[in-house]
Amino acid sequence: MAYYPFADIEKKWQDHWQRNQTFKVTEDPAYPKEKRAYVLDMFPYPSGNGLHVGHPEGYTATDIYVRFLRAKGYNVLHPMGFDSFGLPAENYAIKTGTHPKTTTEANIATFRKQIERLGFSYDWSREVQTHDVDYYRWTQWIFLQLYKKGLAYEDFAPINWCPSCRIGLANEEVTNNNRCDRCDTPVVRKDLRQWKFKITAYAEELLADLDSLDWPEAVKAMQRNWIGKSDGAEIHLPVAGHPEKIITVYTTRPETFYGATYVVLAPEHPLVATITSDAQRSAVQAYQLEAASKSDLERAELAKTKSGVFTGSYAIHPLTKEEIPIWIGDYVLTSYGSGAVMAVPAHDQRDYDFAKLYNLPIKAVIQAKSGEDTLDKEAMVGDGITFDSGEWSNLDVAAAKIKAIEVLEQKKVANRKVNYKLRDWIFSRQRYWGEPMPIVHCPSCGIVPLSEDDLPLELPKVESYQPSDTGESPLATITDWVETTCPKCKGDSKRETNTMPQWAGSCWYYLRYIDPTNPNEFVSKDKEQYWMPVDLYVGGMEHAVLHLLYARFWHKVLYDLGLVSTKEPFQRLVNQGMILGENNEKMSKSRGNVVNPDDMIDQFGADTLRIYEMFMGPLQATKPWNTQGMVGVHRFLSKVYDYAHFPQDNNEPPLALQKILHKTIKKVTEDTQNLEFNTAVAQMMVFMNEVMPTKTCYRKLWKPFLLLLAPYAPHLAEELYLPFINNAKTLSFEPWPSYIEALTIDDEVTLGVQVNGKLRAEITVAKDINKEELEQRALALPRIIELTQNATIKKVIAIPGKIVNIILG
Ligand code: ANZ
Ligand code: ZN
Repeated sequence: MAYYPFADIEKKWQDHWQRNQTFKVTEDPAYPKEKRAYVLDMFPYPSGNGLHVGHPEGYTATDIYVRFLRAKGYNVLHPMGFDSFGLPAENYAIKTGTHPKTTTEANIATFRKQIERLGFSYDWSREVQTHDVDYYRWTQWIFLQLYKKGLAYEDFAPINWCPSCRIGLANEEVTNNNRCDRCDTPVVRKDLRQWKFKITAYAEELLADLDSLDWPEAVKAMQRNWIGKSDGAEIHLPVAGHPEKIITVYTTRPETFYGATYVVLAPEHPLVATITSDAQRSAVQAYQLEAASKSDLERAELAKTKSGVFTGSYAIHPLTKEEIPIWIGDYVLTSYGSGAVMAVPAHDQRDYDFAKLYNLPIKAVIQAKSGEDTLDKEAMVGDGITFDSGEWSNLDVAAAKIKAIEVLEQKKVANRKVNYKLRDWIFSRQRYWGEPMPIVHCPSCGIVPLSEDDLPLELPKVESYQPSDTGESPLATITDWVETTCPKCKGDSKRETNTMPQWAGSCWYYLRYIDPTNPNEFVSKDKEQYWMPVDLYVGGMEHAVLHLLYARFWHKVLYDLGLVSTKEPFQRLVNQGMILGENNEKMSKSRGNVVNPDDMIDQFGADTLRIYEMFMGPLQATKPWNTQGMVGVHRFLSKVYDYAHFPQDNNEPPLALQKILHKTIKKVTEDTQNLEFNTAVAQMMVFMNEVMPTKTCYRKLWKPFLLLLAPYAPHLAEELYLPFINNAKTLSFEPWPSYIEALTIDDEVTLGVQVNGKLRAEITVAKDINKEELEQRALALPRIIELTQNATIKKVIAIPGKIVNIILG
């Protein structure tokens, strides 16, 4: 095999594409809407570790698809940028004093260089960086639009607080056992003033519109789950002895109401203080204190054992007039429903565990259809028929639920209620390295937003990045930045010192790529309409909920404000699978199994890395790295290089080779369209194995083959395509090859040959062979001769294209 000079070839073409701005794209009106495509990658956070082999997986997939679309005559928008505000740069600054901007920009330069080495056809003129002031002024502008729409508000909310470091911690800085990542002190929850977005106002739309999206079902399911819609009732129960006090419980099972034997309030429930009896007061207060230190997750999902305390008071069941005890328990969360439940231990496992623990009565009201009774072991949570349930007795659960709500509403003790698990989004961080919020606090006017003309509100330089020990952002210590005048009354005021979370920049970057340098608008309407929505969005499954839900939320608000033209931003979503280490473990620095793409490119070339990452398996699958596989792919590309250097032949290639070409065109076209890149590569390998033995470079085969290869191995394909190029500067816009269907169909078929109905041999014959000839050929097979020589052949059933069956007498 000849030396395949990949390093020179790749460098040459990368320089060539850059010099000629080959992939720069404009909003050319000549392309009708259906011939425009917007293909987007999830942009990276430029960490100090550089690119990881997981990044090129998704980026290669989109690049192949984009290059394919260009050849198919599409105008394609394919941009790249950096999600460059973030915690690691700030923590590095705290440690070393290096400004996060310096670190971030150095990391971006490294990332960009690494990405460029892979030969991706991005339009780099559209690059955005979320920490760039010309970018974040528009992030601030969008914040103001949400604020003006009444969707941003101040509220107190807990943060993770390390009492030893005296700083707030992001979730990722809290270890699994709830300790500070830096000093191992147990983390507590501390209430701080925060900004929240009313994402709950969009819960129903965010849920309903999932149906219109071409997304993986698993991701849609995670979003549905996160939004967590449930349908039930709020039931109101008076407190005995406190006629003015009413406890409202939220239930999804109103049909079990006759089985409610006690009530549980969240420890923080506002009624607890008034209804607790003197005898119970100290126990209740001690319990409240203990519950305050736990997160919702620990209380609801991780808690294996239930706990609670009796308040000393009773609620009156509005139908039976019975008095049932009121407890507090931390498995009831303040933040969900009404922060109070009617406990039905017979039909809810949590209530059952609690009732068993504290010896509370268990009263069944649903009979399993099987007649089985397992209440001595566990709650009966399944379907069944109601009994002892007044007007909704003797019904199955679904019918009883409808009837119960009807009856309870009529008696005015309940109302139907839809609930969502989704909570408003805490949109502030007590950090420096993020977008400053365009908000001023004025002693006389209260919260005043900056005027749009005052944007950008620039992040000031600071000396120390250490968060203040009140839990506020480092910005709070920069007095001459904090102190300002009120935009309304011009009086002395203070700036908001919280910054936005990292999610902010990634909520709308796909819109800025469309019009990256517009100084007057976040995106021009015409350009937005030209490109949106994103036709294909590729990225990791880790963003299934937060990023993809937040971005959808912002987009819907922008849509309602008439600022964008589509209800949804990302029409189609594909999650690439994770690439594991050689040993099938997750790649990580600590395991020492991280593969660096730069090393792979140095050793084998970018084209090999691209194809290898696609050839590892289906794009969506999790798969282990195997450097030996790189060697195999490199050998394939070396063959391609060698074949181009065989003697050239302008004649018609032999029919068999024409057929393999047309089959290859068909397969690669279909597979590339369907993002099934591994099987497309396999077919190109088959093609090379068929043509190599001829030691002749048939130009009529070679030209179309190189065009098929081009999206996958663009550098090598460009280089070898030079003899065909006719003054063009690149093959990138050469039309995609077409195939003749007839040439893709095999004339030969392989049939089974049976003896007495049992498959004994196979035979490969022409598709249109006649009956007699098929019969003769089958009988002449050595294996069949063996089986029939001592027997009498009674009958031969030969059906061309299907089967041969020999019946022995
Ligand atoms: C009585 C009942 C009987 C319930 C039964 C369930 C089964 P989803 O479906 O997740 O919305 N619940 C209500 N508010 C709660 C809170 N703040 N903290 C913890 N649990 C709460 O769950 C709704 C059910 O969870 C409600 O229906 C309530 O228990 C409980 F056989 O009410 B159910
Ligand atoms: Zn004011």
